[in-house]
Amino acid sequence: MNKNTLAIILGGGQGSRLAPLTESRSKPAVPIAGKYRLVDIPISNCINSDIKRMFVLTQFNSASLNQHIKNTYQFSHFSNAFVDILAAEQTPDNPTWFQGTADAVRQCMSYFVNHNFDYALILSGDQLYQMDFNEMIEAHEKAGASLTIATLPVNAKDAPEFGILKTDDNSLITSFIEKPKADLLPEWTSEVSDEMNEEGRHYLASMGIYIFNRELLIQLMADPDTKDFGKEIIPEAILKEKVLSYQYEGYWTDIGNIDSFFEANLGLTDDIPKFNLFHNTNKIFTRARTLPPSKITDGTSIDKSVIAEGCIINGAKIEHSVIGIRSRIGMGSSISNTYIMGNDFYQNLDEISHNLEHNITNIGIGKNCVIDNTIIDKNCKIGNNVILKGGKHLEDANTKLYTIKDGIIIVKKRAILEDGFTI
Ligand code: ADQ
Ligand code: ADP
Repeated sequence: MNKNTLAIILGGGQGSRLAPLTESRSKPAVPIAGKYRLVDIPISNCINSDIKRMFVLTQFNSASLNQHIKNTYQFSHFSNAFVDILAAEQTPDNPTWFQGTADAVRQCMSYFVNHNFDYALILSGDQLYQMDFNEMIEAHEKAGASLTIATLPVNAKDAPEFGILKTDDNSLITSFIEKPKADLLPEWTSEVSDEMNEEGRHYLASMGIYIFNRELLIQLMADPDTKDFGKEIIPEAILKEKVLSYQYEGYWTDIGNIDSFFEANLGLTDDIPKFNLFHNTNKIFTRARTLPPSKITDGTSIDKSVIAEGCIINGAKIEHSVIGIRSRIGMGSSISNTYIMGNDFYQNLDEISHNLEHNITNIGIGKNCVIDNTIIDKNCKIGNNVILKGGKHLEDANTKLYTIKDGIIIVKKRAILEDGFTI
């Protein structure tokens, strides 16, 4: 095990960009790819890099996050591996929630310094990527840096959403600007590889992945006025310290808003997805649920889709979609460009027939529904003949049952859409 490194996973602020998926759970617990949760990505990257002491910082400690971490990440009693959740605490000294990323780390410093570590690896909880952090640690040690930032070339359209930096010939960072306005960009181009050049990716962006030497982290966290890594800590450190850019060119994407979250999930249905779940060694871990295999009957047609375990699909047509655990989809329904998160439990046969007799909507998707460009959160009850057609023609909206953002319909957790419901 990599005993020198302690991982700190920033589990999310208010999570408003991922609302309504974060209405009843904390951001790290948001389900992705049909069977995982967001927090499984950074945790798996750490485990695969042999970094097995992890803290997850979150604004509120939802039951689903706790259960997931407790039931999933169990290590041997003979190792000192752990995944601990630290939620923002209101105490007499500290009446507020975390004010920003650096503030979140600062408020938890007393827990970190109890551990032996040379390096703190600070990670975002809402990114999709597979990375061997040991290579980054090696580069950090070789350069004798006190802070290393993982960086990635991005194009001019994306650059204003990131911290953008410039380096010298030794990859040491000489200047940094957090989320520059588009008109400032011409001053911020960097030399990049031919491949990146061809893709128009001329700007070096911070991936929000940092390695701090223990002493530097302690020193920088001593100032209670700094709230954010991007806005204050990084620009300040560059002036005083040896800060290395560790350039990465693999697949990496931010999934912090509905649009990018939706795209990343549906991207898993590509012929060769950029994010590879089918890997012998770089596994993405999640809770082992002992679910039955999925049962698919009555002439169902499925194309370009990912189907999780435990589903019962009868005579449906499914295209370019991700279907999560324990999903039930009824006869004649057509699902396209959609992410169905699935269900936390099954209804038994008596309950289902009782509901059918009394016109009560069952869990899952009923018969003859048409669902396109939609995210369906967990445990929803969708009746028969329901039509949900997302698309750019729709205006943003937010009701008790659903939200529309960027043309994507999001049916809220546990929503009941009666027969014939139409958007
Ligand atoms: P952003 O992602 O915009 O930019 P921020 O919103 O601060 O920065 O979030 C960073 C991570 O911390 C996210 O995973 C977020 O969920 C989490 N987080 C935010 N507030 C938190 C809080 N109060 N408590 C716990 N976790 C919190 C940052 C950098 C940029 C860089 C991008 C790369 O500031 O320089 O380019 O990441 O995505
Ligand atoms: P996941 O497969 O997403 O990890 P779990 O199997 O842990 O989900 O179940 C998620 C939650 O659903 C658990 O808290 C469980 O208690 C709850 N649950 C199980 N059965 C039911 C039910 N019939 N009604 C409501 N909640 C249920």
